[in-house]
Amino acid sequence: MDLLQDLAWRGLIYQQTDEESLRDLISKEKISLYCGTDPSANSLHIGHLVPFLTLRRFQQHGHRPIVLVGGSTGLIGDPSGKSEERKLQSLEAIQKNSEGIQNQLAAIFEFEGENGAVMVNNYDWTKSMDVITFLRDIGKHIGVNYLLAKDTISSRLESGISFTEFTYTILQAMDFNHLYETHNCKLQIGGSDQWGNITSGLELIRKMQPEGSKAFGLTIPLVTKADGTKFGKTEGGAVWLDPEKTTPYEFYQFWINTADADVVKYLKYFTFLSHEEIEGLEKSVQKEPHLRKAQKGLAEEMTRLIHGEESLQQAIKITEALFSGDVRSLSASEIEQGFKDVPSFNAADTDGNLVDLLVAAKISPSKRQAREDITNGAVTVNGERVTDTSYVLQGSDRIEGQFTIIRRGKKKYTLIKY
Ligand code: 485
Repeated sequence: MDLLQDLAWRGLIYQQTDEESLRDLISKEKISLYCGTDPSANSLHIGHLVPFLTLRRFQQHGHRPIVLVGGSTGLIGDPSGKSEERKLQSLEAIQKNSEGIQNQLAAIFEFEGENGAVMVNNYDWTKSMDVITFLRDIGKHIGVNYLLAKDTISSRLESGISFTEFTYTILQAMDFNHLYETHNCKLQIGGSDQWGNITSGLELIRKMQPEGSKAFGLTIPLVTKADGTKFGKTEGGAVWLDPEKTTPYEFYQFWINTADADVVKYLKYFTFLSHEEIEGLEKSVQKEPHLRKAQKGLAEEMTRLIHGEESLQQAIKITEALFSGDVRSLSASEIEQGFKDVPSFNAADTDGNLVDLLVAAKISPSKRQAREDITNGAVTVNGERVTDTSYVLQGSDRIEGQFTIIRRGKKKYTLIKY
């Protein structure tokens, strides 16, 4: 099975400009290809991953990936898929975001060796271009009719689109042409919403490069969910790659919670597991879905890829501790991750009497109920049941001096902070 067949098997191909010639080209030579992203936020989210992981699949087959961060295009704003004009961001914000995103992308690729990845920022070749050069050398090759026929532009003619956003696709086209010239870059890949921008690049290459020059475009489907809701969102919003925004434990939980109807598709899209491994997990979904082997495999692969082995082991440990109730084994930093969304109470000013604390922290509604909860055995302190209503919390109940975990009933956790 060749690379393009593997991509097709994984469901990663949405549109291609010339499948046969691309297959022919990459079977004969190792090429350079690119995928870009605009630094509109200070972190990528999991929606960005599939195209970049596809870029890495090309690298695994010996091709050279060029990873582009849009320091200039980020200042303009891609109208693709947007029904409204975007708000401009400051140069400082875009530059700061670029740094963070470059670091995240760097972790996904191999930079050493014969086909080591190249990281570029389009600000470098766009910032000093003057308007006369832009209009004479570039603009002259792109017809207004051609632009008006692009979905991303025609769909905005009624609601309105500024000249700034109208021009965006030309900037992305310049990038492809520039990378073709400087890196012999023959292929651009991106999500399905990038088709218009990718083909603009091919148009510019056709006009500006010597006759016989040929480049290609390939797009990847948007990730969807079987139940029709939007992929990659949780109650807390997007699932980010930045561990400050989405902790590795939350990240792991996101993938563990994948529906049976989606999990095989995501294993194909997101992981580097072999066909045999994925088919084995697919059988497990059919025969023994309660074991959730496929979800565990997916969560492990993804957490290891983005956050590393140590964070993965922590996420598994937190998950198991919360499941069994044995939270005593957790460190303060693991508690912070695992109990991020649990109610918390600052106990600095209380005297540690458990009944008083249960009431003050609103764990039990009244003192009477608190005593009853304790005598009924419904209250645990750091996973251990306390049945003595006169219990006073001690220094040894503070995990690393910072936290006590109180549970009432089966699931209701409260984090006491000092
Ligand atoms: O030369 C380029 C300059 C900018 C871009 C690409 C090549 C970025 C592109 N216009 C864009 O806006 N991409 C989106 C982004 O950055 O958030 C998303 C796409 C998605 C997928 C992802 O980037 O909406 O389909 O391509 C990687």
